[in-house]
Amino acid sequence: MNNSTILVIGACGQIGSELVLKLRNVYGNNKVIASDIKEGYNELMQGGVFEILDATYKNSILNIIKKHNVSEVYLMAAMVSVVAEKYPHRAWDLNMNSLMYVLELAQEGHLKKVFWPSSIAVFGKSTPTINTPQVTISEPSTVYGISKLAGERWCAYYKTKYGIDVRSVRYPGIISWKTPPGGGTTDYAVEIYHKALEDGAYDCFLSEDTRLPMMYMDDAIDATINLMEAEVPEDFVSYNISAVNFTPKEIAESIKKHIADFKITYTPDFRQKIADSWPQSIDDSQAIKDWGWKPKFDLEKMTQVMLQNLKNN
Ligand code: AKB
Repeated sequence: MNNSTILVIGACGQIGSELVLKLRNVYGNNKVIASDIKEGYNELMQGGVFEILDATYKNSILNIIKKHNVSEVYLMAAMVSVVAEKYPHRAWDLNMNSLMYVLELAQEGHLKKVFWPSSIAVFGKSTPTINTPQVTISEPSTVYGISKLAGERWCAYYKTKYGIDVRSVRYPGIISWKTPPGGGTTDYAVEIYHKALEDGAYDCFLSEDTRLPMMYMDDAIDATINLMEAEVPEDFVSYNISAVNFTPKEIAESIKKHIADFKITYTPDFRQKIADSWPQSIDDSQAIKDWGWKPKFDLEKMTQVMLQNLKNN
């Protein structure tokens, strides 16, 4: 059982907000400090301590670590693919500086363990797109992907040179009914469920046959916590994880099983180019071997849970 006090940085984001709730559920409300640059929704604010934190200031992170006796950090603050293309320097600043500060704080002895999310965006056009291996060519073309690849290398550097316990997974597109995504290329796979219920129709910004790796939020959260709990070998910082992969046409077909007259149209925009540079499917055999990774949600189960919950809420 984990007795550390945990700090989640970027607690109001898509993954951060659900991660905080699950961590509080597992380790206790008083063991998990949520933080973000601005306040989040009620459940997050009322369930335990919340701190305003700008992760681009090292001293601000340190003050909160000291104030709450924190020994573990989940650094979820980041600008993802589409929004990072709009603000390249700000994205680089946030994505890299926050990581460097947390790694330095670990090296200075303030932290025992760090989780830092990477992404399938580390891969690029020259990467094998089907069953993308754990170790392969990685030439990302987006600001976000470049920052994630650089971040992976920094994590590996701190791990090898200073023995820092830093762990990471390469998230695919994450799908949830509770929290909206924050400006990514895979966001269509959340929007489509909302639009299916609201309008019975969706105009997709990717072409009908664009296949991308995706994952239901519960699986992503389980992967994160299970990896942090596991005994893992030294060799890897960022693990490939995989759950489902589908095209816009296939997700539309699965929605039609519940909403027969649902209509999808396709108007690919600049995001198509980003999607075309990413893998279609991921080889996660290393994560399966090293820490027993296993997803629970396939496309049909995810569609059922998404539509049901969006309808009820
Ligand atoms: C994005 O679309 O930018 C993210 C990601 C794949 O990391 N969801």
